[in-house]
Amino acid sequence: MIKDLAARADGPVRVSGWVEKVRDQRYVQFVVLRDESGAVQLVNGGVLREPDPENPRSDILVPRTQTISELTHGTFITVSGELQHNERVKLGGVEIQIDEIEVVTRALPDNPVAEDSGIDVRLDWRFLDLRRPEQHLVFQVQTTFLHALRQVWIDRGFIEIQTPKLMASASESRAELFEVDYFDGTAFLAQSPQFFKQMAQAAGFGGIFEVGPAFRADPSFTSRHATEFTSIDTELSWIDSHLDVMELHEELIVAGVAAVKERHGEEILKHFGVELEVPARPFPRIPLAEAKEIVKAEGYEVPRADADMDPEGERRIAAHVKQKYGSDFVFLTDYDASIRPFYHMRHPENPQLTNSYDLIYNGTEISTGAQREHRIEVLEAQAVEKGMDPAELSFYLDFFRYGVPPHGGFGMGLNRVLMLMLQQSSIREVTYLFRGPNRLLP
Ligand code: AMO
Repeated sequence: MIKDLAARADGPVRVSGWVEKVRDQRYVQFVVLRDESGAVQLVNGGVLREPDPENPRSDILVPRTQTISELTHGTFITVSGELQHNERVKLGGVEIQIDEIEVVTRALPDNPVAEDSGIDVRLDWRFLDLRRPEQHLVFQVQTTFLHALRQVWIDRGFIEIQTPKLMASASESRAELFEVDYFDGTAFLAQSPQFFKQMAQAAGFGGIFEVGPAFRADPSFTSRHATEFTSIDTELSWIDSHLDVMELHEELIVAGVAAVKERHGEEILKHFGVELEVPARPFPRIPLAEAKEIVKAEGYEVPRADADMDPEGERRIAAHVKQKYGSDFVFLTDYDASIRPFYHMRHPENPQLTNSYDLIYNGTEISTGAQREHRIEVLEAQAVEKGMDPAELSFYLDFFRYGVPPHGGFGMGLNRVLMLMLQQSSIREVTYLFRGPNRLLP
C-alpha cells in the first residue's frame, strides 16, 4: 500500500494505483499515483522525446515517455522502480524513479466528474465520485462507528438478528409503504424491523440488534429523506421504562463518537473542518411540550401544536440546548399518543402521553425510541383506536399472548447520523448509493 512506502528503506518497489495527475516536462515527467491508502510521486527522469543514436537505452526510454504522456486521469497502472526518500518531496517525503510501467486498465480521457460537479452528476458517476479521499473517509467513519456500537452490544450479550424485508403488512404506517408483486399476491417492503425485533423479546432473546435496510415510499426531496436507508435497531427486555432505553442509547452514541474521534478525528478536521466532540452523559432531556414552549419564547411557533417538532423547531431547540448545556444531542420526551404508533406504551399517570422519545443530533432527528406496550388487551385496544385491523396484525399480536417481558428499543438512521456527525448538507453525501423518488441508478 502506498501509505506504507515512507516507512520502507530505499530500494526496489512495485506499486499499483490510479493516475491522479501527470506533469509532463521537457526532461522529466512526474505522475501522482493514488491508491485507497494515499498518494505518491513517480518520477521518470532522463526523458527522451526522440530516439538518440548516442544512447543505447533510448529505444526503451522513448516508449515509456510516450506511455506516461498518454496517461489519463484515473488510469490504473502498476509501476516497478526505485524508492527514494527525499525531504523536498511534499507528498510523503518519498518518490519512486520509474523503471517499468504497465497500464492495467485505461480510463477514458473525458472524466465526467469535475471538482465543481453538482450532486446529481456526482451521483450518476458515483464510483468516480467515491474515489475522492473525503468520500473514503465517510465510509471509514461509518465502519468505525458501527464497529464501536457492535462492541457495546456484544459486551452486553446482545444477539444480532436479520429480519425479513419482505412483509405481508405495513410495519410503521400505511403511508410511505412500497408494494411489490409477490407471486399471486402483494408484499410490502419493510419500513422498520419493529415487529420482528419485538418478536425476539417474546422469543426470550433479551437484547438484540440489527443493522439493515429500511424502505419508505416518501416522495419528499429533503436533505434528510431517502426511500431506502440503513436502520440501526435495538430492543431489550426487562426495562422499567423508556429511560432504560435512553441510557443504552447514550452509551452507544458515546462509544461510537469516541471511537470515530480517536481513529479519524484529525482527518475529519482536515477534510470537513469539523472538530468532533464526544458528548457528555446524560444528554439533556426535554419534554416535547416544553421544547415547543422554549422555541416559542425564542420567537418561533411550531406550526401545529398537536404535531411533532418540525425541522425548524428541531434546529431551534438544538441551538438552545447547545447554548445552555453545550450538548450536540438532546432527547425530546413525552410525545403525545396521538402522534405516536399504537405499540408505544402510554404514561402510567397520563395516558395522553407515551413513554417515548426522539433523539436530536446537531439540530435534526436521528432516532425514535420507546417502551413498548406488552399487555395484549391494551395493545389491541390501542391498535383499534388507531384505526388498525387486529386481524391483519394477528401475527404480531400473537407474540403477546404467550408471555412477554417489558421491553423497549429504538431505531436510528445511520445515514442521518453520518450526515450530522460530518456536518454534511445532505444524506446523499454520506450514502453509498442514494435512493430517492427519482433515483434508482446506478
Ligand atoms: P422512525 O420512523 O422515527 O421510527 O425511524 C427511525 C429513524 O430512521 C431514520 N429515518 C430515515 N432516514 C432516512 N430517510 C428516511 N426516509 C427515514 N425515515 C426514518 C430517522 C429516524 O429517526 N420503529 C421505529 C423505531 C423504534 O421505535 O424502534 C421507527 O421506525 O433517523
